[in-house]
Amino acid sequence: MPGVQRRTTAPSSPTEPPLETRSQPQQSGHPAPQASDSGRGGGGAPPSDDRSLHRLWFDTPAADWIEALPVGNGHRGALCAGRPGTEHLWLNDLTAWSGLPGADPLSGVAARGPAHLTAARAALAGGDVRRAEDLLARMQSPWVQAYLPLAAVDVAVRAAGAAPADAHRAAPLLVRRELDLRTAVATHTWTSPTTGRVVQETWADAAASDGGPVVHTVHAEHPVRLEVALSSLLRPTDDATPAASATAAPSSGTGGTLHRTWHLPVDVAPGHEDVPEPVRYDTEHGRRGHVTVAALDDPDAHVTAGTLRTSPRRQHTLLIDTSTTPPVTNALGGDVAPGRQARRGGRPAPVNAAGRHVSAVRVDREQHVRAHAALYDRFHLDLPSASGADALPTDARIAAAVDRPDPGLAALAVHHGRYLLMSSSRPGGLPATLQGIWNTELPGPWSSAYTLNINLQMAYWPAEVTGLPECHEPLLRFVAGLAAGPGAAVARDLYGTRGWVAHHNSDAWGHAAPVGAGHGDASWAMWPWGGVWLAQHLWEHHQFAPDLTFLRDAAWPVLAGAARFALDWVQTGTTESAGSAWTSPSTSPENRFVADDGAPAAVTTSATMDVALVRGLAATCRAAATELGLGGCAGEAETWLRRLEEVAAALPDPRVDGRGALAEWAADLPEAEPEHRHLSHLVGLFPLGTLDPVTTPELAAAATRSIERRGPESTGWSLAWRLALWARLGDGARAHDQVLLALRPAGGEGAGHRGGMYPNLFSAHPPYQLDGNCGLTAGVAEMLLQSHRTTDGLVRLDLLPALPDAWPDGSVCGLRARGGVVVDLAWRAGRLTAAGLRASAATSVVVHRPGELAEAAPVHLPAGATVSLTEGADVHPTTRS
Ligand code: FUC
Repeated sequence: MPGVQRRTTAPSSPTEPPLETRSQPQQSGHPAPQASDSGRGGGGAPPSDDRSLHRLWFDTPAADWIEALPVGNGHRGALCAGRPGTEHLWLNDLTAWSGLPGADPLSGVAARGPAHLTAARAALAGGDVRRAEDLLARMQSPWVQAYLPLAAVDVAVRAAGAAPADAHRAAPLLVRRELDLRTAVATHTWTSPTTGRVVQETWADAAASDGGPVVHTVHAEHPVRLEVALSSLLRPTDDATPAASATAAPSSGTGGTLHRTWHLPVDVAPGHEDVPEPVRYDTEHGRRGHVTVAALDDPDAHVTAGTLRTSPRRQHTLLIDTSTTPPVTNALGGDVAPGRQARRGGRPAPVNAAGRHVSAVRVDREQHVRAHAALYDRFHLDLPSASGADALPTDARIAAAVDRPDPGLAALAVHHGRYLLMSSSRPGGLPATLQGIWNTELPGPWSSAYTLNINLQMAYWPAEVTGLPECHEPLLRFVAGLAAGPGAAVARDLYGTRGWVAHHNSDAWGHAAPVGAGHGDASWAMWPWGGVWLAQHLWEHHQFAPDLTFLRDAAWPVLAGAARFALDWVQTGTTESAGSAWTSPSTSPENRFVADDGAPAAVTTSATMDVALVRGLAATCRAAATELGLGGCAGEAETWLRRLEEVAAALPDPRVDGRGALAEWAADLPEAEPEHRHLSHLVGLFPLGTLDPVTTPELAAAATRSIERRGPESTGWSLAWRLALWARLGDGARAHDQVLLALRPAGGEGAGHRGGMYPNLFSAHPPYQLDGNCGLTAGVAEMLLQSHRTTDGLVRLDLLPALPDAWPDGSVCGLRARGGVVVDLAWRAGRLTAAGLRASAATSVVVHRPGELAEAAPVHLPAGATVSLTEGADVHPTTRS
């Protein structure tokens, strides 16, 4: 098979479409490398109608939030119902969390200190798993705090001159509502005899770097008045009970401005905890949440009886601003959402906090769209949509795709996953929650917080590979804060180890202790590897855009701290059953085995995931140290690095069990739930890449068997993980099977563990979780390009490594690879027809085409130039200065 070739001229054969060879200097000053467009029209399928790949639309209003259209700028978010007559917006602010700053990181823990851990280890070593579980439960904190639903806005549009009788006659009718992912503007259009045609738009201003307000505009054929009211599930500051909030008077209203303030609870228990007071307020010491709605350029707007009333006009603009006070700071006092709080000086609503009229505020839709597009347009996947797909409302299109191929729906979902991450995670903010920036429930599912044994990581899987490294920033900064603050305190005070630790859950305050309230099942509560896994995200960020300053100042302290924890956690010596190194206690989240007493148990030693994480960390620390010039010398880093490598190597090797699958635990333990949704033991295959069909073929074959044994069905995020795993195994057909399952309509039989898509393309666990959407995006990216392998120290690019037969034609632009390379690809009839590679700094990579077994020659990428590759031609340098 011919290798991938480069060429400067375009001597196309009759069977091969001509290829343009380019050498484009990169634009300076751009925040991230931009994809060239060499993949589009470069021999792939004719491009699909963009609307079918970038737009959600409906012909009925949203009855519930899983039908509503999301907008967000990483600081504020809204779900837009698109209701004619009275629009309903569910409002969120990323800093609206329950809890208080300054809490003890081990608050509520009954037993702290290494002696308790030693006792649990001894019980386990003595074969008493039940006693070990009981002892460990005493080391649990209660729970993490909850991300809150802040408020809802209702915008009633009334015909200016309509008498009540007219209003009755004038039933408003929705024409359509839609979300254009390219503009991040949600629109709904409706008509009524008295108002004529009305178009309402909502966007979360993306232009302000610290997160602008939510903007809502109304354009009506005839003059209309707006009546705007706010409500919340939270306790109002001006009323005794939350139930009364809907009718309570607003906190204040100044001219054309409606202000309301609610108490934020100081404690919210997760839904699975049965406690007498699940939502607890302290109205004296608790934090507060604020919403301000201002009618722009409307001097006659006024507030009466808790309602903002505008003058009659054909055009209205409402600025909806949110904030919380005092700021969110983590448990040790570090500010985990700096930027915006400081700039706002802790005051609600800068647009009109002083009671000024808000006409000074500029609302620039174009600027918002440009700011959004600067990120969104970096990536484009073109797969053909089914004929007429865009003529179907999105929910009908999802349903139709069950019976007819619609590859374009997968492309739409891939774009949508990026859109949701962009909306939920922007520099200076907090990481995206389990539901992104949107949550309408109190408490939300699993407190709508952070789950670290897969979900938070998965939400960020697409960040680097699909060109959103800025959106990774909140997570990376959060992890660094955990490592320097609460994670280090918990490691020291709970376990007596160095370094830092995080467990199953966290929250805006940087919760790092195990949760479970003294009775949490060890299968999820006893897992101290959240930090070690998350530390890899900082390394990945550097890998995709090499930056030694970031590596030295931000990533290295986090990695070194994770390494110190791992070194102290891993037990060494010699035991007959565990060998010379082992982890104890150990669980494989969140699976359980059948213990000797016949009941399910979770705690054992050296689960496969522990070993994969420690070995992955050792490899990463070595690579980072080498780049930083810290390895190989007689320094402090080299001492602990060598020890970490020894310890990692001494842990039990991953092994194939009696069924030919990758063993999940060190011992052969009967699985309590063979089809469990978690795939923890496969973390080496994806995302870590330490287990691979090329480097460890036998283990990869065993991993195949493991996925098969889990069965095809699972939750939304689990389907996405399977998709990425099949992609790494190079099995496009089975990866595509998972895509189809992830894209089917949510609900149906066994809905609790059956993923799919809600009408608004939110991924269903069920319930909705952001991870399912983002995991799908990342998994599809992994089908098209992989860069986790190296050849002779060079990054190896595998082009179209898992392209399914179901997607014979297509193209993708703006995929990012490790080494700082941006890749565009086009394919036709299942064959790669064009590839464009570009790196901002000169580098060399090894390129593998689909199905290619032999090692290919390195391809040099000059700085800022696009190198076009195709097959069959001689190799020519392509640089054009
Ligand atoms: C883990 C998973 C659940 C769910 C929750 C948020 O506990 O096992 O399926 O996704 O996180």
